Amino acid sequence: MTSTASPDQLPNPFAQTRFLLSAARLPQLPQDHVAEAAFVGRSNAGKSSALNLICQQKQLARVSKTPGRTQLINLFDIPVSAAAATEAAPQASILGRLVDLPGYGFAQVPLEIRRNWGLLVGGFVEKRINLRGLVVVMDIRHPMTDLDLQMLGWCEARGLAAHILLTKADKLGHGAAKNTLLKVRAELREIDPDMTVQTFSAHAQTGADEVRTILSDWLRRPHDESSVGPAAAD
Ligand SMILES: Nc1nc2c(ncn2[C@@H]2O[C@H](COP(=O)(O)OP(=O)(O)O)[C@@H](O)[C@H]2O)c(=O)[nH]1
Ligand SMILES: [Mg+2]
Repeated sequence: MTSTASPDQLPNPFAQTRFLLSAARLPQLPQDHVAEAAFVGRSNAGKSSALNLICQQKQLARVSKTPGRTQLINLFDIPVSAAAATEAAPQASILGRLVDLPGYGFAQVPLEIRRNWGLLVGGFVEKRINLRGLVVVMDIRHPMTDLDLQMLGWCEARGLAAHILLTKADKLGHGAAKNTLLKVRAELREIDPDMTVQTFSAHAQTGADEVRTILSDWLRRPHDESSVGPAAAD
């Protein structure tokens, strides 16, 4: 490890985040107006580890060394802290939700499962009215795969905010990590100049404050019905 950055230290609004439910199909999702921020990425990219560090909980999302085949959308509620409740929405007990979408990118997965993944994740990203932004998690050593680009394309088509986490930054030297960051940032500018990117390491515990700030900002955004569905594609 060559990074000299110290672990993040701001107060964490996500520390009380708790599991709500798992959905295998879109109709099983709650029909309400709670703002959601979703995480997606290639299996093994470090999505569960990122969620756990962001929420400062060891086991909120399970971390595994073997790719799972269960395709579930996992939802987590973020309770409003006593301080935040008076400020923003005193009547609300939930600040928002974090959503863990099933991972992608394993060639040996049967076609049927890949098709189901497309319906589930594609349907969620394209149509979920609660959704305010998508965090696309990428291993810093293998960024911007075809499916990553497809994710960003879905966001762009809907006018949805997207933020990229380049995870496992501890696996690269500082200079190499910075080069990848700049390269991905330049590629993003071609897709949508509002999209953002950062480096992150669950192992070194760096980058969590930066993504927490983005998530907090998204979850405070009002819901915009006009941005949902194919009619809003341009
Ligand atoms: N070196 C390093 N390994 C990581 C990091 N984040 C996750 N991993 C490892 O990568 C593997 C997959 O992580 P996981 O969070 O389960 O990925 P997911 O499949 O995207 O949810 C596990 O062995 C983790 O320990 C990181 O920041 N640095
Ligand atoms: Mg995982």
